[in-house]
Amino acid sequence: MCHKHNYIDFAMEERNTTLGEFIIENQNSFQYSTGELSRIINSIRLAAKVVNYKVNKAGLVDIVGAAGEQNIQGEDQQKLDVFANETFIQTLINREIVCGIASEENDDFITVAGADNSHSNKYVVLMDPLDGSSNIDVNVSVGTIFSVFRRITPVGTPVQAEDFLQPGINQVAAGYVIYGTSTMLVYTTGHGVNGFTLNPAIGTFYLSHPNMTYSEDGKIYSINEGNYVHFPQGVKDYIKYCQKEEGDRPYTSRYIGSLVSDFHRNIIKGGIYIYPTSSKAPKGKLRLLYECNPMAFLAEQAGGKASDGFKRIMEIQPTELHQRVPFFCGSKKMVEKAEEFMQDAQ
Ligand code: P6P
Repeated sequence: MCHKHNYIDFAMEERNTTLGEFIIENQNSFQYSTGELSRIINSIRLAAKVVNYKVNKAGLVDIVGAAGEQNIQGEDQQKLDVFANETFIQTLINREIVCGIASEENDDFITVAGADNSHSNKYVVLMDPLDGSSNIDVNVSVGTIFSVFRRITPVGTPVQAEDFLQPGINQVAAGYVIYGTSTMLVYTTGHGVNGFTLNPAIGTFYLSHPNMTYSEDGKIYSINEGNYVHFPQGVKDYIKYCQKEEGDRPYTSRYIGSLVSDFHRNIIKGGIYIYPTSSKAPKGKLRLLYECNPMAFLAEQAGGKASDGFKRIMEIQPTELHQRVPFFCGSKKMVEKAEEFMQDAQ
């Protein structure tokens, strides 16, 4: 019987599109479809499988726990952070598809000249290689977040800071990998959001969540209420609104402490994620370039909204690689209601 069951599983999956097939089928919808963008997504797919293997073995091999270093954020680097960072960087460099890489784990961006030292590649990738890594030791889902831009300085010259400091509206692709009860790759190239689930037995991602979209409204709010006393008044007022017995409220509070996990649940079930300013994080905690911009691109492509409480995240002109911004992201009507409270409390 068991054999019969497995046969049905494979038969069903064989009907589903694989990530590789999806990339080829949608190649022509990519802007500037020269194949490089497809190769970037393929490269991320490969690195995600390698990191997934290590993340799922974290409890078994000596790879859990701090690597003894601190990153530019002053956060203890977990060994898996370092491994994930090196895996994504090397996979991208070895395939000659990007001219530069920026990472949460690296103080400055990496220039990728290419084997012929021609600086001829046209894309830059920005990433948080393992977001939420403080959750690794307690077996909570973590994720990789990536954002892709075309360079704006001349091809053939070394990549410059302005190639990375572009507003989010210029992104050509963005996505995340969530290493959870199942491992998924969710991404957009500006034509909707699609989710692919990894079958670890055969190392293949299958299209499991086509055309992911937020419900226009929702009943889940995600925020670290432990910081309540330090929040701006508008956020305090919105939290009290969510908790009030009225109409379809009180809402449900769900906060995993892993942005990718909270975002993924909210895009599937509807909801809002907020990381506001506080006395501990006067500019917010999340980084604009490789956390907020890619998640904002996905949110908008899924019919949701992403702002800093007042203005659209993707229209913010970045000024530095690791800058932080407040982040309100999720179902459109929930973000708009939170923005109303922020406006009224001005
Ligand atoms: P706090 C993880 O460090 C992270 O960047 C996000 O993934 C997560 O949502 C947030 O910080 C958690 O921060 O201050 O609530 O523990």
